[in-house]
Amino acid sequence: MRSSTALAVLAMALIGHVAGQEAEPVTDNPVGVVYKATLPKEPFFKGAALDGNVKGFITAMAAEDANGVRFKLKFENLPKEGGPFLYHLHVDPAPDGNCTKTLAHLDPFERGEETPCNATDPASCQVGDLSGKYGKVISDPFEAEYTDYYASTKEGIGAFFGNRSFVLHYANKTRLTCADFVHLKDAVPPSNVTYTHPPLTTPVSSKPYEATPSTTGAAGQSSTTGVAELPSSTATPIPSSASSNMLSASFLVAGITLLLAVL
Ligand SMILES: [Cu+2]
Repeated sequence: MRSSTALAVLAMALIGHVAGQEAEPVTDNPVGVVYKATLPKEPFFKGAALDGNVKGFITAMAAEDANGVRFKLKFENLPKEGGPFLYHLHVDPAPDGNCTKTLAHLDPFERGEETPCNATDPASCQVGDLSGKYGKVISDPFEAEYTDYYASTKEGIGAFFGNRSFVLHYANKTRLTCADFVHLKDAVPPSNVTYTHPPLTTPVSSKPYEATPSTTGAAGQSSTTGVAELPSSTATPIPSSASSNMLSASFLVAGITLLLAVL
């Protein structure tokens, strides 16, 4: 009895190995880094009944708590026939626009093509099977936004997609068009969210400024340094009169008290 149970467990383990493991969520994605893949002007599939190409993009940024990646995408000017369309993260980029060169789906857990992708259990799917997990492209225009816990902005792991591509397919899997991800924004260093004390030699403003949350940082501004912008100095020129000095001293005491309270 026991040995048969052990055999059953062993058999299941072997089957599990062959079919690949369930995808593991990534909980330490570098926050603030943004990748974007924008479809080119011409479709890869020459027979596409289209004026130009499908227009669209996928942007991806790690969730604020580093758990998973927030995807936003929009596709429009889709072919009138051949849908619903599928899209996936693929293993390689195709800088020359040849979507065949993107190779297979991003699948670091080796789920394979035969393992069913159960949308209610996204870990059962290939990491790159975004339309399998979150829905096919069924309208024109088509927009979607979701957090995926398995694809990653963390360089060096199998689930990292920042140096890869996505492919948009017809329902019959023909590759219609594809785009490489490019790095738009650097990750926000942790130091950006810690409060930095102003120098004590200048009067301390009555209220400590708050570090700007990384995600609401000035839009369009490069965050390559990642350093929170200090407000322009509130210090007035050092007054020379004794009463003003007294005032400065009291400001200083108040400031130090405040700092101690903050600490
Ligand atoms: Cu694909």
